[in-house]
Amino acid sequence: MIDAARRSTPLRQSAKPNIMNDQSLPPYAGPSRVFSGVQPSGALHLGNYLGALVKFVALQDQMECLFCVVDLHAITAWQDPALLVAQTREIAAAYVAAGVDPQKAIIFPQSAVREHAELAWILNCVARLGWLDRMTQFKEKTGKHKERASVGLYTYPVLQAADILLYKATHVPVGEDQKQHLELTRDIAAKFNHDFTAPGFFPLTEPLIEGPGARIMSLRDGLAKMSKSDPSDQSRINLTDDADAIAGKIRRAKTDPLPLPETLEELKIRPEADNLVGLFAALAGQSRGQVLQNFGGRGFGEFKPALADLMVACLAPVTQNMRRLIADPGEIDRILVDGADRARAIAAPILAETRKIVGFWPGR
Ligand code: AQP
Repeated sequence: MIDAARRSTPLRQSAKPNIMNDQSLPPYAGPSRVFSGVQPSGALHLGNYLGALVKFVALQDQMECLFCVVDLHAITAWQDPALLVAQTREIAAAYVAAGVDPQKAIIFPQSAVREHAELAWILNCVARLGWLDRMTQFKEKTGKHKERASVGLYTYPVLQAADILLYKATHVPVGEDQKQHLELTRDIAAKFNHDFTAPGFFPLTEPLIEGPGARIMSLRDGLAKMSKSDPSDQSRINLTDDADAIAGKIRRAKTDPLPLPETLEELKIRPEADNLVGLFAALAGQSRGQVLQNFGGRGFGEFKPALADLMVACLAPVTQNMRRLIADPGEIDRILVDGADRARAIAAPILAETRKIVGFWPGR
């Protein structure tokens, strides 16, 4: 729950109004809009694909969508400047290869729309230190060495709130790891609306997390998230892996010695089996229960090849498209330039209004 400090007494901790539940505030009444992003911080993996990209494709026919390559986020950890542009183009290529249509959805690099950074600063002054201190992803990423982390990594979730609110996005498709950041975005929006007496100015954005692809785990450890930054390449399926690499990684994926469980209850207490069954379900468009109906009681020696075949069939067209697009950086750049122009056309008036609400000098 929000620990709202009012504008006139910014550090006061008592007499906190419960802003999130204040029914007297009119809600946001603008259009529905989707925003999401992926960092150009390394090769995309199956978790990014199932947790985010697959949802992007489904949403583009339902609402106006902005899909950003969040390079400002990427530099919160060291990125080789010689590689960052190529990595940015690669993420854009992955969006298109996965089925995002650049005529429908807006695809753009975050740093090309400067308004993101300005709104992030304003929202840094709205968010409270105590809120950021509770962010588990910062703690997980820095471990015992938080004093060595960049200040940017600490305020990362505020930049994420700015990305979303700059477009007054009402829906954000993400993996489960982003749930806490999305809750923070709602708290920041509510506090801004409250402190500046601008009810309904920013929406209270809904995360879109549901589905079996929301939390894909490492192939080496069923309790750790599949992640770009895991030092073991065997822990993840990269979108650029070919059929042999995929089959090899699934064959070597960690499992327990028992056959596949027959019930969802048993599946829940076997993390590695749960992950592989969840992967099958997400790729086949089934529920975990349906997968167990077919494979429950059978050995991993039978299940793993079926999973590898399904994975190759789903990913091969995406990988092929990605390779073709990466070979044509001119085409990707045209998509990004057009996307940046369209994104700025939405962002600029919203930032101008925000500046006015905050009380900045209107001369420029
Ligand atoms: N394992 C996952 N399962 C489901 N969804 C996932 N996402 C990431 N990992 C999984 C979703 O992918 C989108 C883009 O993520 P990102 O690259 O911007 O940030 P991240 O969450 O930090 O991704 P990584 O791969 O884990 O990178 P590192 O290792 O650098 O931290 C988001 O929607 C995310 O939820």
